[in-house]
Amino acid sequence: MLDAFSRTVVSADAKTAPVGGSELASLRSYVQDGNKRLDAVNAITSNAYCIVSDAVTGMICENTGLIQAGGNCYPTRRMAACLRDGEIVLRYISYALLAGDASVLDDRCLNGLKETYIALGVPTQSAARAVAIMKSAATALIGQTNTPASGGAKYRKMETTQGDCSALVSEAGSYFDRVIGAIS
Ligand SMILES: CCC1=C(C)/C(=C/C2=NC(=C\c3[nH]c(/C=C4\NC(=O)[C@H](C)[C@H]4CC)c(C)c3CCC(=O)O)/C(CCC(=O)O)=C2C)NC1=O
Repeated sequence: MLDAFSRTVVSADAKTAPVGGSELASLRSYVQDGNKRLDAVNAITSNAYCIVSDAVTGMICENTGLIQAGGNCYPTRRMAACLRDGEIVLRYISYALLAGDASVLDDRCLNGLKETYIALGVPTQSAARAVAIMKSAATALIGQTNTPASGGAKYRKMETTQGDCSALVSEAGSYFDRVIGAIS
């Protein structure tokens, strides 16, 4: 598993080059924006239950066959496995966001996942849809663009210092896209 720092060292070493210029500039912004990053991780982890259950519910509403006999969220054992998988994926995304590097997500979660899903008959298109809904919710919470209309009774705005979080929103979004890419 790598993070923003170890990634810089590994790639500089591969080129037998010193760490300099643009690498140092990007580490500087990683350090400078450290508190924003921690807030972004908190926006995901402290709303994980809501993000996961809402995404799996949305996926099922769009495809109710999933909870009927023969569907992959039927019976409750499979429904539980599906919710658990959503939670696992979101947890590894939160680790990647904390580290500023996708390797923990790749190595410990996505490696072999598509093959596992195909072997078990888990519909990867539906799984990708659930991840896409998690992306919408998580990025709205990080960027504070969620609205009472989309949040309904569970509407919540994170209490953080106001500032520009667009880089973290797109970085977090890229980890969700990575999951979708890996299972599609
Ligand atoms: C460390 C990382 C890690 C991951 C990622 C992981 C995934 C994972 N998901 C599994 C099953 C499963 N995953 C799902 C998920 C779904 N079904 C649907 O219809 C939806 C599309 C989707 C939820 C969004 C289901 C239903 C099963 C059980 C399938 C079965 O046993 O028939 C299994 C098979 C073993 C088990 O049932 O526990 C693994 C290994 N396990 C891990 O340890």
